[in-house]
Amino acid sequence: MFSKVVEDKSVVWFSDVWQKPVTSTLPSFGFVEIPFDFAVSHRPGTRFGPKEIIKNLNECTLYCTDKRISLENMVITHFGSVDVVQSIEQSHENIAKAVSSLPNPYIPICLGGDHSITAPIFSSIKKKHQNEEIGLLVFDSHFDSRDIIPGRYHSGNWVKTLEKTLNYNYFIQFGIGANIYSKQYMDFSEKNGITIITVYDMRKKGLSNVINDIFKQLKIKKLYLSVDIDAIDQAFAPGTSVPNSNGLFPHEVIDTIFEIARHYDIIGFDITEVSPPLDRNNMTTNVAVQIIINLMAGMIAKRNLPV
Ligand SMILES: [Mn+2]
Repeated sequence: MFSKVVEDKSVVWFSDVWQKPVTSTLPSFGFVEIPFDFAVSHRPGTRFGPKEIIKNLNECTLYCTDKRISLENMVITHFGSVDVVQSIEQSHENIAKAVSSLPNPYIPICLGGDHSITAPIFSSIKKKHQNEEIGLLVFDSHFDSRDIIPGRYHSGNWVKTLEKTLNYNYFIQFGIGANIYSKQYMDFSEKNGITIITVYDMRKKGLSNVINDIFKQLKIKKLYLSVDIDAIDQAFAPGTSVPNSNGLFPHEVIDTIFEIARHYDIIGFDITEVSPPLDRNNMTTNVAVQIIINLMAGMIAKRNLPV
């Protein structure tokens, strides 16, 4: 167990409450580590992301100070690490199986890993909600909609692999802005009904208006959330494979996620592309942990639990 900075009986630490017994009434978060980066399109290293995020989370308390919300009324269980093997297809299958094995009422909180993991996670969750419409909100500076070339799988085409699984009308990509695409990618999204919010769009409209637009666009109950940490500016999230020089600010992602989690039933979550070998002073992991804590705070606020 950790030695704590101060002995303070008023605080509860994440490290103290893993594996708290499940009850059906409390929000239950099932953490799954996915140390998979074989599909990375640029620099590897995100296989070390999950452990670093857990380590960092363990140094936080169960109080989201920014939102004045206690996280003590929740269950967090660490389900372990997915068996990653040197085959993208097999690893993806293992990821899907691991996620679908989580018992109810656990909501999968998946720690990546490269962004390709979203496809097997989302597909597996979609199977559990066969006849329901599910939304997908992704924070990413990249479209990830490159054409699929058999035998050349990578983290930049997972959106295309979901063409038959996902209703693109309920798909929003927030934070797009990386300069490694052509107009055809924007056209593909817009013609297929995918909503794109670039960083410039957001700054022009203002964050509150953008959040209200998301509510109007996604008139559904259930939502899956995916965060590629490179949606956030490199000044705050340098530890990632493809850093972004015109990204969202941390609070823009954190506060959106809090509001979204307060509004929708979040049925799954992943955070990807955190790469500790490329990080500085744990800056990127710190942002990832803030995102996770604010997601939990939003989900607790939605259930009107005592805070
Ligand atoms: Mn990306």
